[in-house]
Amino acid sequence: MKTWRKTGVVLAAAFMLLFAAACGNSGGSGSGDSAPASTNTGGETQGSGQQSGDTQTEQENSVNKKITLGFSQVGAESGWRTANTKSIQDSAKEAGFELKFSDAQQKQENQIKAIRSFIQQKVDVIAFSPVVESGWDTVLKEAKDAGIPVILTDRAVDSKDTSLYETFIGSDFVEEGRRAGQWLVDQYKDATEDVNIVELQGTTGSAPAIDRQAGFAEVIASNPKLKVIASQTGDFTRAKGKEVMQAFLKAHKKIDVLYAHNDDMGLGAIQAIEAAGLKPGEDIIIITVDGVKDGFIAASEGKINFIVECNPLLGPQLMQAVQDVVDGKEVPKRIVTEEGVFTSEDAKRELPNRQY
Ligand code: GYE
Repeated sequence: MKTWRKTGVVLAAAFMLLFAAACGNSGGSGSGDSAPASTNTGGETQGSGQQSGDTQTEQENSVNKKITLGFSQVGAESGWRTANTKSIQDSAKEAGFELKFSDAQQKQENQIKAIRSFIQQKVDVIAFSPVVESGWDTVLKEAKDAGIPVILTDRAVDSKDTSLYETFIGSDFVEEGRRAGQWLVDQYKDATEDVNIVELQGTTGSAPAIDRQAGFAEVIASNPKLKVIASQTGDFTRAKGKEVMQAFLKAHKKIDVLYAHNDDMGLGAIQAIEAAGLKPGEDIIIITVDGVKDGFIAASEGKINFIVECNPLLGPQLMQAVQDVVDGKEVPKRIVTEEGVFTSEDAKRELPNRQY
């Protein structure tokens, strides 16, 4: 159980390389000043697209016409989401787009309403981060019939008809789950006793919850000593993470490892673990996904042992895709974000450079 510390040093060098790659690709979100996460940013309505018969003016109009992007966000459930929202708002501003931003408060019905309203408003492009994977075909067909292209960011849909959207920009969540699992397999390769793992899942039915669970399960299956003894949703929030961890601690005498599908649930769980008189990171080994600043702080204090990075700074890539779609350029059907992994030691070193 103590061997995880040693391998951290060796892994650190490799992870530094991955981190450099991830940073190089994230593009940054611009100014770095902290604009409040508000709804309906960029509300000015310029360039209404009225065209005159004059060809010169028509060309100018089409060049200057401000692109309107309707974006339906999942909610404000986590530090990751806050950084993602800011990245999208900043990059839309930088690109000179009018952004109609709608917060769905983690409810699919709100997202469907927002998309229908974007269709009615005849926005140029609709982008959204689907809270869950299923149930989108009808509304996506409505957008298609209205001739409005749709871009998926962050989370995927399970629609069979991939012509319903232009591209999907986001992380490979199965791979993230595998990275979490691989680290654990390495730590416990000499285990002689059962290693009891509890899992805090993300929002039920969401792509990251489904995939992070699947990738992790696939890899830990190589060692039968690694046993997931309880797995429950904490809805990606701190409050739920704490609540569910409290219940896990009550129900199970011996918990060796916590795998939380995001930092926020892990941070909530840490509160529950400390309240129970246990030491997070020592009595219970903790693995999380995301790599937001608060996660990094906990990792640098040794309370989180391993973080799999998930990059929220999708704004620049999204705006580029929006521009390309409007310009009629070909966009790849899948754009994968590059990411790294961090031990406590890495986190200590990288904390000052963390952007979100
Ligand atoms: O990991 C979590 C957030 O969809 C990748 O959603 C995103 C996830 C992220 O609430 O913190």
